[in-house]
Amino acid sequence: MSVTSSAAPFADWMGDVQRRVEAALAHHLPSANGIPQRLHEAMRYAALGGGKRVRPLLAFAAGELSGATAENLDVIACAVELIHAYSLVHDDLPCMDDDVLRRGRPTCHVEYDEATALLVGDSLQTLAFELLAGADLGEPARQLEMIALLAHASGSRGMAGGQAIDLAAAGKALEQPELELMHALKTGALIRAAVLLGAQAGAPLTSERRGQLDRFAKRAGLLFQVVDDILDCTASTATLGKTAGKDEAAEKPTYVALLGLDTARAYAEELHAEALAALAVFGDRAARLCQLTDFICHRRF
Ligand code: GRG
Repeated sequence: MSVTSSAAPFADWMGDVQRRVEAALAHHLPSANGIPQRLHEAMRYAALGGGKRVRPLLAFAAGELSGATAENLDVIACAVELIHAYSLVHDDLPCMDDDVLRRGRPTCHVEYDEATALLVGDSLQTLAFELLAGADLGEPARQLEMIALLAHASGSRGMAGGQAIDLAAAGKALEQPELELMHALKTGALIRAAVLLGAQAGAPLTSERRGQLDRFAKRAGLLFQVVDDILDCTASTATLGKTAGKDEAAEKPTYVALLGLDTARAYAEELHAEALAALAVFGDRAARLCQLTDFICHRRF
């Protein structure tokens, strides 16, 4: 399956990448017939059949900046999405957000059991690194850098650290800089990794361009989170495929709680504009990233 040409409408490109990544994930995930069958079935349940695949889309769009091949991007997109799927499974556990609905279906621990869900998260995470380490992505030193980048983004100084801050913050009023740090880690670190890894899969960028791409990735990560906070209190459970209104019920510090709905919306527009401005240096090559940023800003689910 090839990726649609750069002239194709955004919706076609998005559907193409989503199908492509779904197929690659289905290929790389262990067969549900292989022992231990229940764990493998649960891994496939958690990682396949749903989700917007925003991080893979970001990796593919960023890959256009450096001429990365679709084969390399498949590996990166799968690795990042597997980390994301693991984080959702663990986030839904009773010891964390305790949720029963994800992507319109029962959460992994509800469909299976808690111990299985814990192992699903562990196994999806390690599979991500197995894929990244096992592929031929070109120069070995660069590949090691890519593995280190994803590991850093996922760990205690990235996503897991952000989750720890989030859990500790329930019921507390955070100021905007603290909220920003929490989200830069919890949601932003993996989004940034998707963007940077997608670009790193192709020809090296100049340091100026790497800097601009990093700026874009950080603004896009924050934008994603601000919109997520807005949707949590404006969209329905049916539309989101996950329990709506949870942030307020759990007294989570959110942009809506901090700024109010209208100011949060204005902040999202500001981040949207800043993200696009950071891409100006790339010209037409950034067309897909720009379209994807529009989608992230104006999405309804
Ligand atoms: C358990 C280490 C660990 C981390 C959890 C991802 C995460 C960190 C928590 C999820 C809680 C949450 C709702 C975060 C807000 C942003 C976010 C990651 C939303 C879900 O991502 P989407 O919208 O989901 O990309 P889909 O289903 O489309 O893949």
